[in-house]
Amino acid sequence: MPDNDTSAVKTHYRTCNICEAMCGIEVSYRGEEVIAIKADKADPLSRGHICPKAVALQDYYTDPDRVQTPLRRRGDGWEPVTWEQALAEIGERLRHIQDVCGRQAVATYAGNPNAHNAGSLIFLARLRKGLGTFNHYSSASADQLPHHVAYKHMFGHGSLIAVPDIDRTDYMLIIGGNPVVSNGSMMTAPGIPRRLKAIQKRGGKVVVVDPRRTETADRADEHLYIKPNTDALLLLALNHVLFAEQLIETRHLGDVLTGLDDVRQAVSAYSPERVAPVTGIEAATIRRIAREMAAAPAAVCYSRMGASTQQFGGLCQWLTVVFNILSGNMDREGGAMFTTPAFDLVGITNARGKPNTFGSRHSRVRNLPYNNNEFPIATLADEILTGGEGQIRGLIAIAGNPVISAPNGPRLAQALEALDFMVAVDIYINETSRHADIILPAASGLQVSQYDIAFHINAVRNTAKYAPALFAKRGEQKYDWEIMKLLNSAINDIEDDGSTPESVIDYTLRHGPYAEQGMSLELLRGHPHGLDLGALQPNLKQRLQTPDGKLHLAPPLYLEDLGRLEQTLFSPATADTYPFSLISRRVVRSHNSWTHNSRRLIKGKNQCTLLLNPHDAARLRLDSGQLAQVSSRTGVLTIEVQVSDEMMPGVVSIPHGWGHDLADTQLRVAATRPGVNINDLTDDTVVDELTGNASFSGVPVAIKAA
Ligand SMILES: Nc1nc2c(c(=O)[nH]1)N[C@H]1C(S)=C(S)[C@@H](COP(=O)(O)OP(=O)(O)OC[C@H]3O[C@@H](n4cnc5c(=O)[nH]c(N)nc54)[C@H](O)[C@@H]3O)O[C@H]1N2
Ligand SMILES: Nc1nc2c(c(=O)[nH]1)N[C@H]1C(S)=C(S)[C@@H](COP(=O)(O)OP(=O)(O)OC[C@H]3O[C@@H](n4cnc5c(=O)[nH]c(N)nc54)[C@H](O)[C@@H]3O)O[C@H]1N2
Ligand code: SF4
Ligand SMILES: [Mo]
Repeated sequence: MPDNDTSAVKTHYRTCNICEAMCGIEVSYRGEEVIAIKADKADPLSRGHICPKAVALQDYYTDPDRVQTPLRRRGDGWEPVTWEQALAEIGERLRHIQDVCGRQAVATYAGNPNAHNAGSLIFLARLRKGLGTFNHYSSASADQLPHHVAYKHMFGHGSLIAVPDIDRTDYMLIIGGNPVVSNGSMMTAPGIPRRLKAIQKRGGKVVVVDPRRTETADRADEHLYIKPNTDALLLLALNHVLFAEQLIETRHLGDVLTGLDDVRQAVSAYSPERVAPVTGIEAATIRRIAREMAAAPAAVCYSRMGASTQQFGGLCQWLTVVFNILSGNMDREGGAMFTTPAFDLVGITNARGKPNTFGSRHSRVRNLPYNNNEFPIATLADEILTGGEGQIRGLIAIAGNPVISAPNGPRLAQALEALDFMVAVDIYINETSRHADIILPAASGLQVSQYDIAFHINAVRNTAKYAPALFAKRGEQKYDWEIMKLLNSAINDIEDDGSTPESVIDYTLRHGPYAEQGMSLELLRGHPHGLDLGALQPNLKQRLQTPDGKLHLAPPLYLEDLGRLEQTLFSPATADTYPFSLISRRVVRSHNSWTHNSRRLIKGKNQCTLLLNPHDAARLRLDSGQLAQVSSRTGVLTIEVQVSDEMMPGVVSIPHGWGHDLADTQLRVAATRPGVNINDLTDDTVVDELTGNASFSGVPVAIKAA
């Protein structure tokens, strides 16, 4: 609990909760004032790494634009109301919708910050269950859903995440990820530049496949341009070469592996020569990369956002796992490995013997598959705007900004406006929460206790760390988990059982993999820098959760999806109207859509620019600093051009997460550098049909001078 002695300078240790890197930070503070935020050199995972965003944690704490009381929409403005009034109205309105239209008429959307908040992760599931609706959505389907679907089908659990053992590998093939800027995702490894350099120092090699020569590519030994959306073909060909040249090495997996012949047959049609013209990577290069992967003492293929948020994200993530397995690198030091987290989500949600629930339902309007109790975000607007039985009429949006983050954001904004009732649990009045009838104010960041339930699962080393809240809540703010409980009681009449994040974490730690070593919250409280639990160990055979105890190399749904790939990629539509291909990027001093109200992060030159190859720029008669108009099937926007030979010809890049207009929000700092929303241009009707994941890569666009 925050203490009351306000005169002395004190030090507090915690983990930065902004991105997945889990950097340890040291906060010196006096009373309620932050004096400095620095890297915690004694954190066993981050060992002294932080990025500029950590320092901004203090800005979100003091930000006068933060919501501090429950707010009710009134005409064009907002009026503060008490928690009692807000909860009474929410309970009445949402219960009424459910009484009249059925329980599924109320939906939830959960955004990315929930994954960084233990209380939210624990109590969100209870709220969703209490609502009795199956209509749940989250940012996962604009992100890593294809990973989870692959892991579920191959290993038996969506959270059995195969993590690149970056610190012991000799060869790292990075496809569609830019971890030097993103600080890693589905791979918690703070200090990526140092870790990549270490691979090179021990004689290893880093190869990056990306339509843009990224900050990661700049540090790599080799960079290969690839045409957006074609990575599945590259991965098919890489696996093809392993079979063709008899480079398969799976002996250490023994009889756990099934489906080898099916995969052999599936990839046989994809020779490097056949995929080269579509991917833009030469056949000889593809062969060489496959040989290098197989020959390296330890190697790993890591494919991320760029290879997930595309039309064949499902195939890409499946084929990445296959490539790691066939090249002899699954569950091996320096390859792709599994963590043993102290809070073991896989253990407590034991899937062994249970049927695979992927696709247990399909969405009403577009027939997209259900996974992990969620439908894909790309179809939320359809489910709100399409009448008939099962239509969504009420929404609870928690820590999410889908107007900015979902494909075709403007259509989703239109849908939110059409709802009968919406609640937002947020820290700001922003592009999404402004559509709510009631906004509930959440405490956040330095005000919240911290245990990373999610990201220890993806970490390149087993560690555990807990920090109490540093500062108190402000005004009428409450913790997200408290709000979830209050909603559960107001809407669903579910009484508070007295549990807290701490009680659940402590119980789970005491019953987890380190129980015998005395793991508990108390133990972690005594180790404020975190506890080192050691390097990853081969453990797949113990961790596998498939009903038959096998590792499934060739789940049928992937083999079937190859037909769609054939039809789409080998006979592409002509590109006359929209000749350019749009992709997204991330920038160091921005995290998704919500960090821009910190002046220190948005000052300096414009970060939200259109990257354009010099030849394309010359043809369009555009130069750096000029404005371009970019249009797609769904929308049009105007953006500053930045000419850069980083870009593959014909491909352009816009950062995601921007587009703040003060007329729409109360983000006064962000509105001074608003940027544009790339998702005005992305298409909600184009998804990875296998998983339902949003497709942001390779959006056809036209460009002209504005
Ligand atoms: N075109 C394109 N679109 C993308 C991406 C891309 O690369 N390209 N990336 C996708 C990815 S990977 C993701 S994860 C999604 C993100 O999608 P979202 O999660 O929908 O978007 P965020 O910008 O993370 O919004 C977080 C929201 O939570 C609020 N918030 C912040 N902290 C807290 C807190 O502690 N409590 C509460 N209650 N609220 C809080 C913020 O004010 C903000 O409204 O975007 C996706 N969209
Ligand atoms: N600074 C910063 N860090 C962040 C975030 C942030 O907003 N800002 N967001 C966090 C979140 S929520 C996530 S999920 C992670 C994501 O972390 P990453 O997965 O590393 O995501 P990006 O940095 O967007 O990198 C995706 C890369 O894919 C490339 N790409 C696009 N399309 C294609 C394609 O078709 N094929 C290939 N091969 N490449 C393609 C892009 O050029 C880009 O370099 O980052 C997290 N960290
Ligand atoms: S890399 Fe991520 S976790 Fe580390 S300091 Fe930056 S934002 Fe925080
Ligand atoms: Mo994400």
